Amino acid sequence: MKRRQALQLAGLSALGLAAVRPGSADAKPYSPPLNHEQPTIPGMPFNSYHSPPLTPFVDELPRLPKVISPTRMVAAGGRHRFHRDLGRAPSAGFGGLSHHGPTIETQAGTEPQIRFVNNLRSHPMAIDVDTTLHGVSEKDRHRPPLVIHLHGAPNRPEHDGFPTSPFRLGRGVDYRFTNPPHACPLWYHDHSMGTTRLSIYAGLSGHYHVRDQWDTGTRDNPLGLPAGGYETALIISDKLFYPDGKMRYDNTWTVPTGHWAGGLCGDTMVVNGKVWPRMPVDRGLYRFRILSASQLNDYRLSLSDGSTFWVIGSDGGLLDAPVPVKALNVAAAERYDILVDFSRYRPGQKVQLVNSMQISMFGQMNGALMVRPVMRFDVGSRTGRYQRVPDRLRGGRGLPDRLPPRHTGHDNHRIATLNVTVNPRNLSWLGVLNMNLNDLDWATKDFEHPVQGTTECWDIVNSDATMQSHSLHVHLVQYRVVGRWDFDKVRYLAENPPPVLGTRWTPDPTDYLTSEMFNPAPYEFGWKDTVRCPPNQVTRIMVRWPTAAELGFDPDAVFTGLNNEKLQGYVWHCHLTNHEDNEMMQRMRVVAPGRHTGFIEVPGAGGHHGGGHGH
Ligand SMILES: [Cu+2]
Repeated sequence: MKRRQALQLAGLSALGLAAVRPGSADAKPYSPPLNHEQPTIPGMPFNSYHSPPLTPFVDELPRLPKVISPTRMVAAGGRHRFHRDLGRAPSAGFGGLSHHGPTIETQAGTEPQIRFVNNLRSHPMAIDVDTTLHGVSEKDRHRPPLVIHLHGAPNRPEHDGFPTSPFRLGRGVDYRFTNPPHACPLWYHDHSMGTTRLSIYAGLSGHYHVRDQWDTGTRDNPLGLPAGGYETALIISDKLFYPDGKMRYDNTWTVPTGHWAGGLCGDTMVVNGKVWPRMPVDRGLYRFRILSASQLNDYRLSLSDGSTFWVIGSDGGLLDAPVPVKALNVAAAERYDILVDFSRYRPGQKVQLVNSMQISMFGQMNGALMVRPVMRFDVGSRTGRYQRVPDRLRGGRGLPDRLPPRHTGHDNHRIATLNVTVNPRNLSWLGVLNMNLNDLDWATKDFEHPVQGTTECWDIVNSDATMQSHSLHVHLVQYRVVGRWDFDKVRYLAENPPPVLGTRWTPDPTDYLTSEMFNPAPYEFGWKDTVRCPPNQVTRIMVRWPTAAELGFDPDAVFTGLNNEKLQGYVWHCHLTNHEDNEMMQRMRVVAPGRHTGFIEVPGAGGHHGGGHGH
């Protein structure tokens, strides 16, 4: 918007002639509560390893290249330099990049077919492969498995990336994805059983942006959103490095290298493959499309000068109107779309994107500290092309329909618990600990069977005896976050002692709630496929399971996996990748109404596997 127009609008407002901003763009900015539930542990006896000292803001932010409707994507190892002062180190990426993959741009409602090729000759994190975890073998070190999951899309089951059905070196697989009917920020990543954390850490992730008639990604888009060079995709993760620049995955000497250690906490922030990068910006509005590829940590993002910014969308697409915020909580695998206005700064001014999320107690026990800087914006003298935050994004002439209500009636109610337990079958280093859902492991036959066409209310109880926040992802669907309660976890655990792993444990938390239900953050009001489940809280989501007719395929069809095994269904899991790699993932079947909902034994669907072979 030109200065003259801005003055005109200001004049109209002053005269009260036009409510030029009916949306919430100018409302009081929201600030999520600090996660006071995480105490700071003083003087922990343990200590973590540290990256070599690195000067922040010396490397320019790499722009992830965009590819429009690609038909082929090769995953390969490369050598990547994460910082000016670090050497090149083994890494992995897609589409010729040495770390991460290009941003795939594609159209809503289409079914893109992309051939993914595994050209990974060794795993960049080979020494960190833990062969005691479910589904992991020695082979995974030198012939890494690859399974592509398009996160957030209603994929056919055989194209959803079933974790136990990987392909290896030299093989290509044609994935036929199902794009949602509207614009949204999805992402693609490796989903191999037991090694997902290491593959995502190594770089095997990329943005997948679905476009539609409104969110076109072009300069003339009807929403007035920044486009072209003013729209930037960010992949944020915390990382640890050896002095020579290699990525490090063993956080602490208390757990030896190559053993599952519960979760990595880095001491640097890496954005698009660079440690603490800087980005030159014009004085105007920018759209940042944020993806957290974090392993364990949640981030609480804000601008270092406390300025307001706006959240315009979440995992499954646009919100009704921009939500002004002072801070934004982002859990692992969540995506948020934000607008930042740099026109308020003087030329030459520098402002940082910072993190203020206290490290979880588990991370602190490994000696980890909060990493504050994320990246820096260096404001130039040029005026940017976009100056005005849109009033609304949905519900109006020339705009998509408003979001449906979050509160709806439901046909079925489920309780899911998030736990840390002893796994007598895996004598791994950390005192045989593992993470799980409902006290059941991956191989359980007692998994969920939601019925197509029904709406379900899920109460997700974070009953984890530690203070860890979890990040819950359900495949196939986008859902809504209804609200959260505080609950008395200590009494819940004491009065309902969990049995050993393998017996369903989902006590009703109703009698243990200690607060009224409170709303999620206003930026969580939209469509979500991943939800933050804070410690000592019950998180309620509302899920509608689509029918085969709506999907255009049977989500419960038995299909042949990549290694000729018979498979069925989808998965749901914690997206703290350390957790999904150690039992915090289960199968699920979305069954037709009236069909037998008991377990149907499908050979090869669960249990241990050695993986297929390349041919
Ligand atoms: Cu978890």
